[in-house]
Amino acid sequence: MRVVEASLHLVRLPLVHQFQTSSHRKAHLDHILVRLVDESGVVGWGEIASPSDPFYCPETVETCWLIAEKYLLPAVLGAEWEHPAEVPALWRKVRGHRFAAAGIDAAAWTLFAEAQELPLSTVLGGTRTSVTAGVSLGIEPTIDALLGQVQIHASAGYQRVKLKIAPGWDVEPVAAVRQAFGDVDLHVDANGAYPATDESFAVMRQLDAQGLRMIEQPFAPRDFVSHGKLQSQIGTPICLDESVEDLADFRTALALDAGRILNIKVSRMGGLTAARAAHGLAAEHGVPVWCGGMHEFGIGRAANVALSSLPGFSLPSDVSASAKYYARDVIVPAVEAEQGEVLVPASPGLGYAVDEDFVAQNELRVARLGE
Ligand code: OSB
Ligand code: MG
Repeated sequence: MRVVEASLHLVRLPLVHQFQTSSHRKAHLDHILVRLVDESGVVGWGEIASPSDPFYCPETVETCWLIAEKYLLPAVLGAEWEHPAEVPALWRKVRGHRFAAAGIDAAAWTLFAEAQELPLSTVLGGTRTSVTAGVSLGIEPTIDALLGQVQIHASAGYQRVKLKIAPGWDVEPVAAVRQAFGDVDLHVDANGAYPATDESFAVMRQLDAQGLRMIEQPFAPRDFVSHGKLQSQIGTPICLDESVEDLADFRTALALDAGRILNIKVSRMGGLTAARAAHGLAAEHGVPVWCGGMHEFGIGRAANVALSSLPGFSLPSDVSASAKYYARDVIVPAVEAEQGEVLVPASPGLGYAVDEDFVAQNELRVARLGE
C-alpha cells in the first residue's frame, strides 16, 4: 500500500462532565485526527489523543502536531508497505513522541482494514465479539459527589470502577465507595502522584486492605525499583501505566516484579503495532492486560475496542461509551455500552463512520500534505 495524501485535523469537543486527575482538570479536549488516503482512494482515520499539557507524559497537542507534520507524515507519504506493522519502521529515526506516532500508526491499520474489507479487530488478531468496559472516575470535590458518580455508572451496568487517587484523596474516598457499593470491582489509579516515601508505602498498605483489583501507577513513571519494593509488601497486584512506554520497559518491570498487570494504552505505546506486541509479550509471561484510555474521541475509542478484542485482554478496559465523555462524537453511531459490554463491530475497517461534517465544524486547525 502507499499513502499519497494525509491531513491533520485539530478538533475540540466539550466534555459532559469535568475530569480531574492528580495533575489537571479538564472541561474540553483538543485531539488531532489523522486522515490517510492511499493510491486507490481508500481512507483510514486515526487519533492523536495527547493531553494539551505535558502532565501525563512529556508530549502535548502542539508537540504532536509539530512532530506529525514535520517528521512522521513525510516519512509515510509515498512509502510502499504491505502490512501496517511495517509502518512504524518508516519513522524509526524519531525517538519518543509516541502519542503522535500512535495516531498515524492507527490510521495505517484502519486504512489496511478498510482496503482488505475486514474489521480492524480481525486484522489485529482479535477473537472477542464484545468487550467488557470499565469506567474511570476523576477526583471529585466531595466524597458525596464521588458516590453519586459511582452510582450513575454502576446503575448504567458498568462492571468495573476505577477511581483516581492522589495524596489527600485516597483511603477515605476508597473506603467510602467500598462501604456504599459492597463488592464492586474496584481499582485505583494514582498517575504516579506519590513520592516513594515511608508515608506513601503506609497509604498503599491501607489501600491493600480494601480488596482492590489493582493499584495503578502509584509512583513516578520510571521508578521500577519502588514499584517492585511495594509489590513485595502487598498482595494487591500493581498495574503499570506511565512506566511502560515500550517493550524494554515492560521487560524491566517483569524482571523486577514491579507490576503484575499491564495497562496497554495505544497512545502511550506508540500505536496499535506496539500495543499488539506488548499484548504478545504479556501473554508469554502470563500477565493479564487491559486497554487504558485517554478520553479518546470515537476514532481512538473504536481502535481501543478493536484492540480489546485480542484474547489476552482479560480485564475490563477503559472503553466506556462515548456518551460518558461527549454529547456528540465524531463517529456514527457513537460507541455504546449495554450492561457494561461494548460490541466489537463486525463491519469492515474502523467499524463506525467518521462524521466528516461534524469534524469540519469543530476543527480549530488543518494541515494537508501530499497530492
Ligand atoms: O491514567 O488512565 C489514565 C485520562 C487522562 C490521563 C491518564 C489517564 C486517563 C484515564 C482515562 O483514566 C480513562 C478513559 O479514557 O476512559
Ligand atoms: Mg492510568
